[in-house]
Amino acid sequence: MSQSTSSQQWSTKKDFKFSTGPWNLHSGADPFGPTVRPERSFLEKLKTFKELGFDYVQFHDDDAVPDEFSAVEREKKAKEVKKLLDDHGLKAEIFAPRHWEHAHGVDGPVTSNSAADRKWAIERGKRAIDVGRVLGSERFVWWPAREGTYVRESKDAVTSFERMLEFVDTMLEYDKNIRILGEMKPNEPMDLMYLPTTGHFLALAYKSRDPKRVGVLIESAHAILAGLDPSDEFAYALFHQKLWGVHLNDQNGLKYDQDKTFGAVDLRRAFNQVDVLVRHGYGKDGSVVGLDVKAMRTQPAEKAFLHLKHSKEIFLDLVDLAHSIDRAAWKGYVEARDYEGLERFIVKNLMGK
Ligand code: XLS
Ligand code: MG
Repeated sequence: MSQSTSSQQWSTKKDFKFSTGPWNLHSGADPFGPTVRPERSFLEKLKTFKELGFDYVQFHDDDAVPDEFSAVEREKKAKEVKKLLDDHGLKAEIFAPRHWEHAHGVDGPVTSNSAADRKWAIERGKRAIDVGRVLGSERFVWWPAREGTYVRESKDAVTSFERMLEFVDTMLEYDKNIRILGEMKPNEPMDLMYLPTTGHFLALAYKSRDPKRVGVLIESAHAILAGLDPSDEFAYALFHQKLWGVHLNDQNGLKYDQDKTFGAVDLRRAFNQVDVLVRHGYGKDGSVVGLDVKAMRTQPAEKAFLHLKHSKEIFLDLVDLAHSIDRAAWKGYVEARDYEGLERFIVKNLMGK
């Protein structure tokens, strides 16, 4: 779990293990139209992940055990999924409670004004932990999807923060082996989300009953939507030794969460993310490079996996660049405070010149 902030050995390609989730191979439905490609079976997805060189799979609780399974059936079903993972040489990286699709989650179950919703949020969190335990993962990702407001006056913010802390504490108490990775996002589906950035969640982490088990997973697009640079968000979490996961992707400005291929919009921004991970030994402690990317709706079924393949390739190409770039020249520009020169130097490198 150690992540030192200086003089640590850099990560090389072999230190990076990749993960992605079943939802990253999807059939193309969006809020404005239905599916455009057949849904792949879970088994097909696992095969594709393996072929593409992924070692880990990200799970929502119901990606592994759908809601219709009774409490009694749950463990059996989770064991079957674990066996499928084993058979394919894959491991579960993370598990996350699907808090945002159920009727009890309409107004954000953890911060809901309804006590029944809040009770359900806790139960669903515990259920996710039970599933994660069978899958062999101790990393609980909390993306607080609807914990915020459409109408600012509809919830009391201070009470909401207390409820979010209580949720974290209850999960930590329920299973002493889990770690909680907050995945923060400033908006969508809500207008305004509580704890919109890494810094907000880390402040809550330190108030929890066991701060050393609370950290973050940072998604590039979420940082960009908050008007922040993802690499600085990574750096801040690394500084706290709390960058326990990343969801790399790209985002073209302040729009809906696009989950575009990593590096496809802003290669320089992607390079800076890779560079900070490489220079701080990310991956050496078992942290995984997650890709949370989606195929465009225009992609036919037989090509609707290239977003994963390309994101991984671009990441690894940028690892090469982080290792090959002339650091002495870079330092020279910094020492001379020739920032125009530095800018040209970085852009030239990104152009392969
Ligand atoms: C949504 C999130 C989600 C999480 C897991 O914006 O990225 O997919 O990664 O719940
Ligand atoms: Mg994500």
